[in-house]
Amino acid sequence: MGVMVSQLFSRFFEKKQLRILMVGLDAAGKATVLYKLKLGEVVTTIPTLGFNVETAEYKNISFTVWDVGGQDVIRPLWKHYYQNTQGLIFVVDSNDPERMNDASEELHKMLEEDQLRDVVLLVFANKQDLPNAMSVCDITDTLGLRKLNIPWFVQPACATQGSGLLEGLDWLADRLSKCWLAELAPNGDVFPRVL
Ligand code: G3D
Ligand code: MG
Repeated sequence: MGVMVSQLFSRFFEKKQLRILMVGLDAAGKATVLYKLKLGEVVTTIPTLGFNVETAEYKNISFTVWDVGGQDVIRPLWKHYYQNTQGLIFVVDSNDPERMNDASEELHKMLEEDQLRDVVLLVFANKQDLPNAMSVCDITDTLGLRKLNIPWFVQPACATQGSGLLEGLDWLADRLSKCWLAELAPNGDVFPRVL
């Protein structure tokens, strides 16, 4: 799948370094997503006590992953990873409605960060295979996504089976390419490169 992920992004990011953060509450399925994408070696680092970060690099794409939630003391340390982030993937356990409000709170706190102001947000509504999984619509409401003024999308997924993952990344790649082009041609000029 690593090759496919690379292909998704390579149509416009051949040279550009692309940084994607993937976060969510513990047990949402982030590690499962990361391993399923087969991006190569996953490196786990513990820069400071209690803050466990996983990174995987594939060509010019880097994925950085950590748990959010209930750790206000270490929150300031996350800032280190925000710089140059173009894509934010927020993974939720659809089958855990009790923690969906917590997830929402964490997401919005992160999106208040100045460095994530222009980020493109993909939500993986993970664990859709489980019988009590919340629907995409209910998750959208609970996460309060409609009031955001950044591009966002909720992709139903089952990380253990790998379903929905490439579809979600395809959306992300597409949106990022549009943002990137807009950045290059802010006055609406036609950009000479054909995608
Ligand atoms: P995290 O990295 O966000 O903390 P993990 O989450 O990837 O470690 O996943 C937590 C648990 O959820 C794991 O189970 C994992 O197998 C399971 N999981 C992840 N994605 C799915 C999914 O789509 N469907 C189902 N049914 N389970 C999923 P264990 O038992 O290893 O703790
Ligand atoms: Mg975990």
